[in-house]
Amino acid sequence: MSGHNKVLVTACSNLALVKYWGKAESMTNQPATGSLSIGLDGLSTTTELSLAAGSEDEISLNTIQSGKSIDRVRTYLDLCRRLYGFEQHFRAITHNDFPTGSGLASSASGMAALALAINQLMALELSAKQLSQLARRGSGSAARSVFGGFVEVVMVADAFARQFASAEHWPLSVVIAITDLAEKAVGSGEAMLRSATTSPYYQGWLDSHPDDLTLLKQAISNRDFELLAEVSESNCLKMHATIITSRPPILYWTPATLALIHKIRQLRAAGCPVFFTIDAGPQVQAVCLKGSEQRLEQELQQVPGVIRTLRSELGGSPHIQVCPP
Ligand code: 2P0
Repeated sequence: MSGHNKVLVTACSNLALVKYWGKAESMTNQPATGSLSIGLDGLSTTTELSLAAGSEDEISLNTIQSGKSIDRVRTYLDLCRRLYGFEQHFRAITHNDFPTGSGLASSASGMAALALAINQLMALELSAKQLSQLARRGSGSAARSVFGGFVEVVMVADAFARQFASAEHWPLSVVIAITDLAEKAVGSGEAMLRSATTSPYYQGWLDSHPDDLTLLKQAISNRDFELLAEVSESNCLKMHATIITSRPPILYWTPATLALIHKIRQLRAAGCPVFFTIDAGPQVQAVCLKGSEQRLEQELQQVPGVIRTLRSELGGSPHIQVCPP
């Protein structure tokens, strides 16, 4: 039975510094690796969820009502009905305040917002751990968007996320350089499968992953920026090495992606506390210590091929608003 007429949930995107890439089990979306991310306060999804009048889900995403991303939401709602034994259909109206489907983890904020909204609307009373498991079933990275700050995915049989440290522990800033706004040609799920089944480097990725997580946690606990930069860049390049060496190969980078990598390394060598990371797409995320973001953004805007930049602080705790019956 629904506890509310309508709920409004805002969840934020997140940026993995040690990344999830590969599935141990695709049916349940169980990841093959752990991961650790920072919540991005400036990139959010807002979902308004209520019960539909008829016997079909009514879904809109940024005013679009059909297509692959809508089908994915429909499938997820079917899964929720199966898991929790209710039959109601929903009206879900979703808006992203940042580019969708182009390597900025819109599925993370989107699926987290939906999981939180269903829990609230249907009065499921799930714990934070259960909510992250439910969000993970929609998208691996979404498990982390249930929390703000530094968030890790714990690798147990039914993997779940939990906060590793609060945003206040170490206030970092992120400048995102957009180099291509087109939807990516190969989605993350398909690309992960291709990496896992064809890249000769995939096993090395899996084998070296636990050490990366250990070092990253050490860097965060000690606020050791040099170590944070070294581990994050290395883990990102290892993930892309498995992607690039898939057969047929997948190359998410544009010439500007590579130019940004060089630029960020030059800036760090010149004393700017910054490092790069790149998700499954052509955009480059530059993570810096607070205070450097303004100069960094100006520098990255000068790199040829950069369309525009976005800025975010570390944060990203979800926000839930309910309209009582
Ligand atoms: C991550 N990414 O840890 C990694 C790094 C992209 C690169 O998780 O198939 O949309 O829905 O579980 O979460 C993007 O993939 O994949 C992702 P599914 P998801 O953030």
